[in-house]
Amino acid sequence: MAIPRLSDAQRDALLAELPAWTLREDGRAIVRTFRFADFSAAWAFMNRVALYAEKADHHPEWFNVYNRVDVTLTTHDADGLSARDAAMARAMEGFV
Ligand code: HBI
Repeated sequence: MAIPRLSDAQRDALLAELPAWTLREDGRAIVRTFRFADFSAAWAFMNRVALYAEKADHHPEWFNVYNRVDVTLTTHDADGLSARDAAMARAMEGFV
């Protein structure tokens, strides 16, 4: 499915809106590390994100160890960043 990529201006505006997120070196993804009180809190966050992901049909790449969740957002169907990544990053900010 062809999903439009964000323009450079849209990408820059997103990064300005979400200062905790950074652009991956290749410019095709945004990344953020979340830290929680313990594993249980990290898992609760991941559960909320998982429910969102299924509804949105858009899924994060992530790595969890104990209280840390490293997240990468990119849209495989766009081969880069799309509005779906922006929406998911905003949703994640609402889950912390
Ligand atoms: N998640 N991050 C991400 N990127 C996608 O392109 C994507 C997805 N979840 C489901 C999905 N695409 C579906 O549209 C199918 O392509 C599997």
